[in-house]
Amino acid sequence: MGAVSIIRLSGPSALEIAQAALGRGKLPVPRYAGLRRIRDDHGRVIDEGVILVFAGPASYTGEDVVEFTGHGGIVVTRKVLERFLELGAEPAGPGEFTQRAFMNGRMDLTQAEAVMDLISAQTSLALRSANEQLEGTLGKTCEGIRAKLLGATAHLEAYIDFPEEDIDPEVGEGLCQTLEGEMGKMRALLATADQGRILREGVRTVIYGKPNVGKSSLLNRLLGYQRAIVSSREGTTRDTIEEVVNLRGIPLRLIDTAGVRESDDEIEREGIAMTRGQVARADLVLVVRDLSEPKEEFSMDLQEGSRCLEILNKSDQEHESWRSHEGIRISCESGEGFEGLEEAIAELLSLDEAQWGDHSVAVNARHQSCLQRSSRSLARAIASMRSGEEPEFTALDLREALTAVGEIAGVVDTEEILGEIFGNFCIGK
Ligand SMILES: Nc1nc2c(ncn2[C@@H]2O[C@H](COP(=O)(O)OP(=O)(O)OP(=O)(O)O)[C@@H](O)[C@H]2O)c(=O)[nH]1
Ligand SMILES: [Mg+2]
Repeated sequence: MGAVSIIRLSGPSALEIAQAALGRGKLPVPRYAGLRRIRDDHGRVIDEGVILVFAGPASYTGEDVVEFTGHGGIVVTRKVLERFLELGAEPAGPGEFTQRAFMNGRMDLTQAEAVMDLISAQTSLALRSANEQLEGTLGKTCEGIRAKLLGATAHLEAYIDFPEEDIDPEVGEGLCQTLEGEMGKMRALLATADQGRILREGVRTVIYGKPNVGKSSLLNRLLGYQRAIVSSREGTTRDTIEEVVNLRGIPLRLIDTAGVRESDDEIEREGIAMTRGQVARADLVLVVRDLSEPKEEFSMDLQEGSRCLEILNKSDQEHESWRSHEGIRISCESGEGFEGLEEAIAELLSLDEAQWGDHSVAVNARHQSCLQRSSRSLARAIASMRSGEEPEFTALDLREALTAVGEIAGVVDTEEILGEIFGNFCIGK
């Protein structure tokens, strides 16, 4: 149940179907709201609500679109929907409206993807990045690269058509430099891939440590509510628990884990194995230690390059053996030290809105893979040109580079990737 429900019709028969559902009522003029009744085929009222018409091509999909906003009950909404289906409409697939918008040239593929990013944005930074992409910044950059590569390819192919002429070395060098310039742009985009993944999926942050040190208490504190069970018994947490918090605009995907120790309990051992798996995939590991217990040596083997922060919990009951040990002291009991903890995490990840603001478009995994393929082919093309190989080989590599970069915005044939992209959308978007 909701306050209102919106049912959308798009396509060449949208107006006709909507008109038929109104009976003798008339559809309002495009872009003017009208209060109307939807009727069944005996003329009985199913629902009353607001109808809006958007005449194609000036609509979201580029086709004629009708939106009916009715009462948000389950039965009433289903009845209105059934009425439209009865009159010839077909249920939309996931993301089909946006897919049609793409097909009709209302947006490129990066913009269509940005619609989904916008809906699923969990922080203000993620939202800003999605909006930037929705405006077409990424698509335009990629189109710019493609246009340059296309120019170079045409140039080169002209020589292939006239084999009696050799490429003037000066022209060849000029072409190489152009291509290197475009390569630089692709590298710059590729460098945003980590940022893109973090904005879309969050920083995978694993809370790690021995049993009873306060890992679940830390999760609860950061979330602001009692998500995980906390108890003084060792081995309380067995499954991993995942929740997202917003740290200065960056989503942190916090993962509470089972405390690590030698255990005879089969279920606990399973949990500990899961903990190790989580640590292996982490962007950031928060190692929690217990200040209320005498200090012991503690080491963990971390993947190289993974970020790690030691957190000393239970500062309210600090044992004297810890006195000279420096570190971030917090108390999940009293809430002390959390400012410093946030500060330390932000610093470790260099996560400042200011720092992230400069390059606000960040590529996703699909763009990354296209850019990687394209820049590999481009590197081959440049190398073969420099070594004076037959222009046919260079042209072949350039063609590959062109296709791969064209897939990003969807200007080349992308039939098979469409299903993958729009399959992730919700129905009705
Ligand atoms: N005094 C004090 N006690 C704390 C603090 N944080 C947690 N505790 C207590 O420590 C005990 C263990 O806390 P948990 O959060 O369940 O510890 P855990 O690391 O998740 O333990 P496992 O799930 O068993 O691995 C509980 O009794 C908490 O109330 C703290 O800052 N100060
Ligand atoms: Mg726990």
